[in-house]
Amino acid sequence: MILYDLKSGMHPRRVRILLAEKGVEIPIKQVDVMAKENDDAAFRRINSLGKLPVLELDDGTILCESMAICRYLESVYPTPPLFGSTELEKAKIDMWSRRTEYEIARPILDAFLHGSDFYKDRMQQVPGYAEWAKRRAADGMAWLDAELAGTRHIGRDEYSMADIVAQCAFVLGKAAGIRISEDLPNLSRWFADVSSRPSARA
Ligand SMILES: N[C@@H](CCC(=O)N[C@@H](CS)C(=O)NCC(=O)O)C(=O)O
Repeated sequence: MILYDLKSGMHPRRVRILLAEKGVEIPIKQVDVMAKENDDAAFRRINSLGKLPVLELDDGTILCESMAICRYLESVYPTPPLFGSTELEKAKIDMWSRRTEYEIARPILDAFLHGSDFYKDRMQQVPGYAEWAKRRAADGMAWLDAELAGTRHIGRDEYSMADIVAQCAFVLGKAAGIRISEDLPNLSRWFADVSSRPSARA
């Protein structure tokens, strides 16, 4: 297996954290996005969308999409389970992963896509959309703060893939000028908690 990676990217970080939580090391190849290596013909043959992460299996099979890669790695390395063990746990973690994706990760990503210099000559930016996305992210953070009042982690006490989705979004948020306000004590406590895990440095 080899993981094609972008060290600063929100989606590749999900995969690295999941691997670190499981104590698994696999070969990692950094793709030079500054030099647009992800956009050249050779990489487009690996991922037609030119995005990271990509997991290449030993038989040459290519897996794109961070959540699909994480699910595959969970099946190969089931311990500790980050997608749940029982069917109900799995459904609940899926529910919270999707909620954090739509309410937190998507708006933060949109604020970065439409507001950062990095994407200036890579896509058509709509600055007003970046501003709207920041407001959406603020709403999402207030929502998540309230949800975290009763549990240590997102949707339950134990750490799961839903936490990874949100924590990677907040790391990107720093580059998009989005920070967790001290007025959100539950979210601040949760972020300090997940950031103190050794896997957060992956
Ligand atoms: N839905 C994809 C999104 C992948 C994605 O957007 N990756 C970004 C990094 S976080 C990327 O490769 N950006 C490089 C570019 O767009 O040039 C996933 O979950 O893997």
